[in-house]
Amino acid sequence: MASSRSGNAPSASLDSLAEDQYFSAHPTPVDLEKHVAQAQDFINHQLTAGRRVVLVTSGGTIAPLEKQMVRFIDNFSAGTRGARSAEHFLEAGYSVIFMHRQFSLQPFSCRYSHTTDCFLDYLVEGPNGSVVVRKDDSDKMLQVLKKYREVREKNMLLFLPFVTVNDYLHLLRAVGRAMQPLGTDGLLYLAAAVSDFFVPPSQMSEHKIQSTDHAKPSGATTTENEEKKGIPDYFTSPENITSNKQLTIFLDAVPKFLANLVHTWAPRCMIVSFKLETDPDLLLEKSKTALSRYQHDLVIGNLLTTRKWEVVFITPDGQEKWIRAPAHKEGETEDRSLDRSKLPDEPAVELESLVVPAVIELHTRHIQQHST
Ligand code: 9Z3
Repeated sequence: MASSRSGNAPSASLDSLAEDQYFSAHPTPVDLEKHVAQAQDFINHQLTAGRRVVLVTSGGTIAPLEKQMVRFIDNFSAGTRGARSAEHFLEAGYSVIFMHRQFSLQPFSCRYSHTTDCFLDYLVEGPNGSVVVRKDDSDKMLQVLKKYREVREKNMLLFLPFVTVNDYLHLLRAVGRAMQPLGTDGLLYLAAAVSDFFVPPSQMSEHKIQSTDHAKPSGATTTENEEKKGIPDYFTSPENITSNKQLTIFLDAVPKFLANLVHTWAPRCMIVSFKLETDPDLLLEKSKTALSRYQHDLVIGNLLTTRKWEVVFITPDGQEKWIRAPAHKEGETEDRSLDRSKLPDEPAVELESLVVPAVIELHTRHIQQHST
């Protein structure tokens, strides 16, 4: 059966209007052309090699508060899910476009960065002025190094960084479109924690927001001087706090482009999104709503506190399937909602080693069902 979701969107013309409006009003990142060229070369290589390709998005995006950015709003994501998942996809023979927040965790090196040990702690002085890996760590590090070298030598891993939510959206659209030639062999695994709110450029101060400029009542008009400095009315303080120099920032919702990705940018690829909640009572409902709204292939729901321990797969057939990492005692599995307060930092088996094979199984089914 041929698969094309193109044109199936209930509100396709609205989606396309929103896309035109966003991408014409929000500046194209300076490196976009270079990154897209890299993605195209990489994808062409994989097409020749006959490999499946997964785009893994990873880490958080930031929402800048100023054009010449001094301050920004960030989120908690370190990129653990994305980095580990990328390793498991590579292990299974996929080529990986790792689209990640700059300086967040990366596959393989994540085993040694952002840890409690500094990388220098792994090194000692060797013979003749050389530097060698500490004895206890060298076997494990050699395995990690070999795997990393192998995928780099085979050109199976491409790193593409983003920082702001705008960088992310431009890059996602361009790379999604570049994946079209892969057809059903393409998989998008959207694990990045994308900002929901931002200050749109039309409302953003050019320069650093000054603390002295905010002691004025809400609704006060911007002074001529402030207009020259590009400080908009968006950053005014409510009347009752004028003497405290508090800053009130109004944020707009970041438009969602998942429908555009599903129906227009990469219509034949399998698309997996993640849904993050903190309230267990909302997780299933929100995950199901996302799947029915965007009509993609899989939503993986997770809660902030238990995200290393369990996720739930929501599929279009209405099924919900929990995947749980074994608890800290060997062989023991939790068969109910996890009590975070009783858990150690990490499960005995990393969750992504179970999640990724389950996603691959669904991808294989997607290919079988939708190949021409
Ligand atoms: C996730 O839910 C990821 O699993 C985490 C991973 C961000 C929780 P870490 O990087 O955390 O390992 O520390 N990602 C998606 C989060 C998200 O922003 N989803 C949007 C939403 O929930 C939909 S695209 O509305």
